[in-house]
Amino acid sequence: MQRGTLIRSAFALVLSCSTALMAKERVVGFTQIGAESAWRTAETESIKSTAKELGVNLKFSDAQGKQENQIKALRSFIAQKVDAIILAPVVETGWEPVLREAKKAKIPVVLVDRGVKVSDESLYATLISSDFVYEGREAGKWLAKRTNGKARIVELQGTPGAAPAIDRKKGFAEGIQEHPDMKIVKSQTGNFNRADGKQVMEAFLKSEGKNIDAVFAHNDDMALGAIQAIEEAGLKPGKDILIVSIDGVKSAFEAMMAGKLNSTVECSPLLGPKAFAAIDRALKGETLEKWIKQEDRVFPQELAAAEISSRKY
Ligand code: GYE
Repeated sequence: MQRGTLIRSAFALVLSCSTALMAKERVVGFTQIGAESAWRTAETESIKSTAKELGVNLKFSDAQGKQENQIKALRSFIAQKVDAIILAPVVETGWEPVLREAKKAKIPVVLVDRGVKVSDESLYATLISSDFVYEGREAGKWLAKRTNGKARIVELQGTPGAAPAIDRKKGFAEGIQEHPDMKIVKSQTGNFNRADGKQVMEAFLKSEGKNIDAVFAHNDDMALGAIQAIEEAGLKPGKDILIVSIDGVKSAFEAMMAGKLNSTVECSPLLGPKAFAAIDRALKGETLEKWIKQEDRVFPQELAAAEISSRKY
């Protein structure tokens, strides 16, 4: 190597090292709801792994299902002067004061997976989520078709006050509204988890006996719990009682292949890349669209075998 070339490459090396040292590490706080479902574990994983790939310092906080813990985490992120915040809000209401504090500190807040109700939309940068009303409506339409518009239905609702619970209930009611012989005979929360889904289904089976034709579960985990309860009651899930749910997690596809679940509506939890892309834009001063929508589709059990290997969560 010639002397001039050598000096030039040494200079380039020093320059690139010092630029790397000068670039400030980005710090992002993420307050997650908890770990109630396979869906949520997949979402946590997506956000953590994207942060790692991008070299972002992620401060992760698990709220164990409690809004008060999320509010505490948000205040601590603000005090630490993080660059941005990702919030997966457990319920829709009660966020306004703390979001104002974040806005005052000029920290953009990106909502993932669930929305909030606030009087001023400028309190958050954007919401990245699926259309839960659509998901519920698709579930209802699928069931109407499968039962020729006649079914006694029990509903396992998600966490009270959570956007996906409110909107999936609304969407499902819309999906079956043209069918007077489709009736929701019981509806109760199973808090989006398998154990509660099983327990509530046991109670439904006790009070309704064999008069249940179908289950609509607001997520797959509760459907999987209901499947257990139905089997323990000596009935065949997927045959004696039809089951439709939402999320599209791997174990739902396995249950469909085993003939125990009849249909699931996909809801992607792989929101990490979109969340950090949104943060990037917000920190550049861009005004984002208020809703970055995930597109989902219905997977009836006939498609399960062909689709299972390409499922990513
Ligand atoms: O469907 C459920 C989870 O907020 C969209 O929360 C999410 C929901 C998801 O626990 O499994």
